[in-house]
Amino acid sequence: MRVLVISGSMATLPDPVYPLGPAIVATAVRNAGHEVSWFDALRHDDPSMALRALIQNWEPEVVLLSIRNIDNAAFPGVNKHFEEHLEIARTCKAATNALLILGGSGFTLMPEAFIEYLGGDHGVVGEGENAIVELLTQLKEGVTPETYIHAPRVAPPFLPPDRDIFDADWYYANGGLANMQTQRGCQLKCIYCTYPLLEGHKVRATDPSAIVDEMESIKAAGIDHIFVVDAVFNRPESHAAQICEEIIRRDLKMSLTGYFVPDGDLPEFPSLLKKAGFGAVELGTDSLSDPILERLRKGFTVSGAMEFSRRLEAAGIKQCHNLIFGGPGETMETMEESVANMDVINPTAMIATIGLRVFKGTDMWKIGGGEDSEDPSDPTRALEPLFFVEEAVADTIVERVGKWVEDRENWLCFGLNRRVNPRYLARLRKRHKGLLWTIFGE
Ligand code: B12
Ligand code: SF4
Repeated sequence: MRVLVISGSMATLPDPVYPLGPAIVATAVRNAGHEVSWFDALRHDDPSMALRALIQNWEPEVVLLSIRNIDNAAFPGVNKHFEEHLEIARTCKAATNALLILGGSGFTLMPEAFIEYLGGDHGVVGEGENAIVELLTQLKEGVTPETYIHAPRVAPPFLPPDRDIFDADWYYANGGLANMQTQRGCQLKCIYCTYPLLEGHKVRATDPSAIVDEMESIKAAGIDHIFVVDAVFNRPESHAAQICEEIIRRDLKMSLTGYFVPDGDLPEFPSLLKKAGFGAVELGTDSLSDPILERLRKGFTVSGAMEFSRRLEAAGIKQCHNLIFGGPGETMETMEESVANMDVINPTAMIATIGLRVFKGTDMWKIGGGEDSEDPSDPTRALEPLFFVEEAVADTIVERVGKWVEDRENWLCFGLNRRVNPRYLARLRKRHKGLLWTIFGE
């Protein structure tokens, strides 16, 4: 069949990121013997016009639309990314009778809302690479698939994308990093987090030697910087350590980064990381006040996080921490405690977030008023971003966090648009590959 794969993401902050999910799906479809073309909405000034022309020339039989971002999860400066997909879907519907099949992480978090909003014919909830091939086989055999296909979790090793799809070179030039995945799933149970909904709680890890093979093939294509997109790279710590050992054994010499839990057991882990090329890491710290960490069910303590940060620093690894202000139980005192402890760590960068973005399926849903926000007669209501801010701090939080960000050159905040100006970031990007925050202030 002739299958057109569309990446609908138009987000460019903090960087344009290579559309890994749709590229993997397109690779799987191509490997299954179908003819594949792709369209990257981000790469066009007028995506609708360009898409219409492609559809008219190429005449796809099936269109796959990938929906990554729903919004920027940043309060109060919310940016509704879901709206960007409407024009794309309308263009498809107007230009062709081909079936429109939706998928992607944003879609998976609220499938009914997106099917209704975009007028999709079918949607794959979850991991797409195997499910889409089965769906195409059904279509070829004249079987009508269900509207919602709940994809079973895929077993590792995961299919790497063919990086000619969606122009990996452009993303490296303009986003500074390639991306790849070493495992899916997160064992932890932080109350607000969507990652276990998307990937499950059971970790499914690819064998370290296959992972380093993929890194080598990325390097062979002239790319030296990789963002490891795992929910958390250092859980289990042993898998991360084995990958580092394999990288060191092969003397790979790439610059690597990813998301980390700020805690760990293996004494040698930070120096292994550094030797393997992890010169800078992002940490999901969220709070540095024990009662709040407990409420968020983060699974570590302030002393654990501070100790882990010290060990990273001793190993020469730059750190970007994240703090979420205003979660359940937050008071002015707990926020001040977090700030004081973060000042002790004094990381290279610190991302401040105000409030918790509330998603159905997480434990925050009930606490955060999710049920009240639902309207059974209108599933698209779910697309409107819902945030939770603890009442005790709600009146003053924006001003207080704003002042903390203002007073600290290493702090940035998407919700307040502080130090994340797209033009400033694009300027930095011209002279720097890898994570931009590592050169903030230079
Ligand atoms: C790593 C990551 C980042 C990194 C990316 C680094 C990089 N260079 O790639 C960074 C930190 C830069 C980042 C930034 C942002 N991110 Co982010 N990110 C992730 C994370 C953890 C993994 C994404 C990933 O690549 N996964 C691996 C790929 C293979 O999976 P996938 O894309 O989901 O694809 C699979 C399926 O979805 C499906 N599929 C995909 N497309 C299609 C299409 C069809 C038709 C089908 C059938 C199936 C299908 O099959 C694929 C293979 O199994 C996810 C959370 C998660 N655990 O998924 C959040 C996530 C995608 N991010 C999210 C958001 C919001 C953002 C930001 C907007 C945040 C911000 N305030 O800046 C920005 C946007 C950046 C941009 N330009 O788009 C949200 C999106 C949903 C939402 N809530 O709106 C997520 C889901 C996290 C969350 N909070 O819920 N992110
Ligand atoms: S916040 Fe991080 S550690 Fe917690 S459940 Fe989500 S991915 Fe796992």
